Amino acid sequence: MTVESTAARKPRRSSTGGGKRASAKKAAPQQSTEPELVQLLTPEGKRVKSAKNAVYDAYVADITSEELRGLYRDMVLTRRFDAEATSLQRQGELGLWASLLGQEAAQIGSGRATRGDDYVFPTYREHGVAWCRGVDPTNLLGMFRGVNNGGWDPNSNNFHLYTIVIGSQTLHATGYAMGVAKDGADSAVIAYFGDGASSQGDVAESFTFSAVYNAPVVFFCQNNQWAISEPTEKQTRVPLYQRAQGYGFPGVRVDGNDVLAVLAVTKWALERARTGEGPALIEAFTYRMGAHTTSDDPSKYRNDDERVAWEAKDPILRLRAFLESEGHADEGFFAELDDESEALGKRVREVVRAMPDPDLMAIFENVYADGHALVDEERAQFAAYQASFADTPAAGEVK
Ligand SMILES: Cc1ncc(C[n+]2csc(CCOP(=O)(O)OP(=O)(O)O)c2C)c(N)n1
Ligand SMILES: [Mg+2]
Repeated sequence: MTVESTAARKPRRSSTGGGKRASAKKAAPQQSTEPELVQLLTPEGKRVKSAKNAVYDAYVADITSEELRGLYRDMVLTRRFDAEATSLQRQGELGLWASLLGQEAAQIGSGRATRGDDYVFPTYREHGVAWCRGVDPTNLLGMFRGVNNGGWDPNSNNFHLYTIVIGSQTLHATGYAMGVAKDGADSAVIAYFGDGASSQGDVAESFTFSAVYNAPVVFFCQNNQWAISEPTEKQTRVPLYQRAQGYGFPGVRVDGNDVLAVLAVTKWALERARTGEGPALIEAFTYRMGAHTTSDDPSKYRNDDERVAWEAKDPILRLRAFLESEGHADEGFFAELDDESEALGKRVREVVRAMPDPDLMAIFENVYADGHALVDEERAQFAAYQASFADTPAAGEVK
């Protein structure tokens, strides 16, 4: 992974664009076309009603004040949890943390669009989706503390374990969705991945397979503009959502900081999948406000102006402005939520600090469903190594 200066973010000529050959601009005219963005709430919190959004608007037309407050609560509590996890890492309680700061609307909008019987395949950053699926947030922290290899039973909430090998979960999701279709079930599958993961062969293969087999899977790409230090310009020459067309299914770019639009577009895509219309790609256009992980320092490769510009599109402030101006929530609601946030932060701190260290032999469990000779051998070797410390007499000590 190279570190890029922001100056390098200007689109460059392609490798075929030198000398007398056509420039990249001529070769890829679609770059100059500003892509459509589905937006139902402006950054100022004003409701957008337009004919071109009508198909998506219908999915949130009947949304109640209570549901709107629920989306706000989800985003606020997820952000609070995330901030607590970042602090815990800084205090040495976690080895690493991948913050979702800025991506709350993309995750809560899509997560709340899923049904209990749908199946979700996340990356390592989907803390908001996990929240919507009912996974206790403290369960997400064990792996980041290094005390377990996952932390929850995927089948309890139809929420797969976090996947670090980027893009690989899109194949798992596609295979799972093909199984759902063979079972004749009417549920759908949703696979999360990032702009960087979109360059992985696994993602291309999952697009091909899902299209050809008409699998009920929604590909949800959070384009947060960065893959560690690599900008999106290094992943694609066309807007990501347009890639779907080449595979034969629809692609939609949605304002990923607009929770209402994300909810609507994801409901639309999941319903298509459930009713046998096959896959769809959603590109949620958003921004990673923080570092890639707590091990990263984005000031080395990106300009602060960019983050400041995205702050004005903050997903939580946008919904709050709407709730207040339309009378969906009063001061009492916001005050109660502040208290609830603080209580969540406190609970997370207490649970993490009390997490017991694991039995060292536990690392050999659950590698294979039915055991494996090589793992058995490694377990025996490790047990012998551990045992070698137990009875070693200290110098001069008589045992
Ligand atoms: C197959 C694979 N290659 C490389 C990595 C190292 N890696 C971890 S995260 C990451 C960038 C992912 O960026 P993106 O898909 O945009 O997701 P984001 O982190 O922005 O949410 C890379 C290259 C990895 N985990 N897996
Ligand atoms: Mg990214």
